[in-house]
Amino acid sequence: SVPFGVDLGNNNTVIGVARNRGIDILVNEVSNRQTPSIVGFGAKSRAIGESGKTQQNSNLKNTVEHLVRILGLPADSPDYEIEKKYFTSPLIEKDNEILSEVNFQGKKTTFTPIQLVAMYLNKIKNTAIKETKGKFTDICLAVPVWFTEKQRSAASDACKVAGLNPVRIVNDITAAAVGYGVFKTDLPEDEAKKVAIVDIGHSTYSVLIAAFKKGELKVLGSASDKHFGGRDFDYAITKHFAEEFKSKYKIDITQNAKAWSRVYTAAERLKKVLSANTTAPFNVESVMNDVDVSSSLTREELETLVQPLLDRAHTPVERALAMAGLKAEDVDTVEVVGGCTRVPALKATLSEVFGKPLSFTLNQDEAIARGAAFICAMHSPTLRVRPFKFEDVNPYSVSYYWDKDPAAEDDDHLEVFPVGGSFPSTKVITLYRSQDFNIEARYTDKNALPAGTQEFIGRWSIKGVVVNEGEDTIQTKIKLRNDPSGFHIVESAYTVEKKTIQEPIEDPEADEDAEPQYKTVEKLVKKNDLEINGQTLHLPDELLNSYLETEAALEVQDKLVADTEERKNALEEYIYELRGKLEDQYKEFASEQEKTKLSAMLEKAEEWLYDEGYDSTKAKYIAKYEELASIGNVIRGRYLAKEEEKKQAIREKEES
Ligand code: ATP
Ligand code: K
Ligand code: MG
Repeated sequence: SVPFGVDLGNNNTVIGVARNRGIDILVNEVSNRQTPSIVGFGAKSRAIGESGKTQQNSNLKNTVEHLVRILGLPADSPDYEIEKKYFTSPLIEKDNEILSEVNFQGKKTTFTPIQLVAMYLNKIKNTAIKETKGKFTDICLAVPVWFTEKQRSAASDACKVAGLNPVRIVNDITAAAVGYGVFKTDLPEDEAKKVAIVDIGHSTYSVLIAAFKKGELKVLGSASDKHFGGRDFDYAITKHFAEEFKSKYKIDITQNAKAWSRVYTAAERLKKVLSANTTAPFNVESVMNDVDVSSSLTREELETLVQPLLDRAHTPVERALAMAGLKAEDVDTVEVVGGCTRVPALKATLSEVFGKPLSFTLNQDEAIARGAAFICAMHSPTLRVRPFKFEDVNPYSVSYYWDKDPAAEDDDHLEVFPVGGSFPSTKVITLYRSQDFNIEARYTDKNALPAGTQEFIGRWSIKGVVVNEGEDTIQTKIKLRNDPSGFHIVESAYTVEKKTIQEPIEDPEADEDAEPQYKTVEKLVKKNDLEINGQTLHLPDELLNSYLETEAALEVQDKLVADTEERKNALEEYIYELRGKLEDQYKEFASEQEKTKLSAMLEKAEEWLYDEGYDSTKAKYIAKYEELASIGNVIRGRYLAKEEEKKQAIREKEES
């Protein structure tokens, strides 16, 4: 399978693949290097990505954006209230999960965020297949740094529902750092270069501080503000104009979803213009009640509108530096990525907190996808890539709990993966057990988590403990892992026992053919592997499979709708083409009778197309086409034969 890296942004998605001994960014069906992160639902089929964007304004209630924001987000999280103001389609809650409710194929239907993200990833996968003609199974998916275990699990499950194997879920900004480390040719061999990477996107602002050497990187610290990005600007601008238009035009766009959305779209455009200009006009025709609006905004005014945001723009940098144990002046280079870092006020703030000019070595829009594709290639068993080592940093402390054995233990838990620790990482803990037991992974500090996050991560039941004769407990080793995707798991468990064994004595002075000497030692050796059954935050298999089936069925339906449309267009085109040619190049190759008959058939087919055949089946369109072509092709055959005859005559003439 082609190594596949996806930067699933909140605004748009970028697709990277490893091929031709490098990393390429793929274009979509309309040749864009970024695809809107949108899923729209229609009367017959879904409109995902570009087509979803095209239809967005005419289908606001059934168009879902901000997919990453609701993925794995519990409904009782305070973030849910914040998200609601950006959604144009209804969200509902069920069992503390958020569901999206849309009108699809004429019915009210709900989908979970995992299903929505899966739909989107499946579409992206098909884009990649079309573009490369390759096979896609493995994916490295980039997610925000602040994603919790539940959100990472949801992301990984969404990949599976899309028929993809998530070889790694990676923090987006870490992926950008990997890209930087792999492709930068002048990294030091000894003293590490300290680089800060800042990503301000549509909704999230993240900072990472890492130490780079040739062939390796270690993340020292990271931090983010999960409510800071381009959409906050767009929202502030829209609200500003909503107020202005109330008095100026006596219209209230806050009461009209379509009007709000059109102003919002124009606001995003205006924001971009103000990154390059200090003032810009703002015009939208027929916003509502036939009113055309016209205004303008200066860059300074925009900065005032987002002042609360700008005031805290330095915070993530300070927090990442604190986690890394560094001062701003220790940082050698500051690289920026993400669309919103094009805003001059943010560039100025970043440059000011770091006390140095910013560097733009990385491709602002594509760095994450490139890094993710490279990471996917690293995991490929068949592909050889430049060796590169990287360690990320654990964002929230994780402890493991067990049922305490009062006779044998003082504690019932241990902080195993502290915040700021590196991962991937494996730790082995020892417990003395008298029987089968459970282990539970939990976040250590609820206060450090995004509000509303549950502490529970996973519970594993461990079976097969057998205590030796005459003893109360047996020493049990449990291998805990913070895996490459950031998941906290129990990897394996086994009991050990003391055995007396004969160990050869190593004597470098001894003669080569001297008798080997042994000593008697007591050693801990593995006794039994224990059986582990985990219950994690991933979807249960049954549900995952049912989502998979649903998605596969929807994909088939979408394809049928698209094929039908294509066939209908082909028929329509053929009618016009044949009618035209009948008057022109086919004129002398059809008898009057044939012409009359075919013309009548064309007439009838056309009428059918705009009437009963307007919404027909693929088979019927094909049948109609073939009916016309059976006569059309005979005439065409005569025409081509004559043309060939003419060519032959010319050739003969030239030769003689
Ligand atoms: P996130 O990382 O938050 O999930 P994303 O990855 O989709 O979102 P990006 O593609 O990095 O976000 O950035 C998109 C944002 O950048 C949008 O809000 C867009 O309007 C904004 N943006 C793009 N170009 C400019 C510009 N020239 N000036 C200001 N903002 C811009
Ligand atoms: K993006
Ligand atoms: Mg992004």
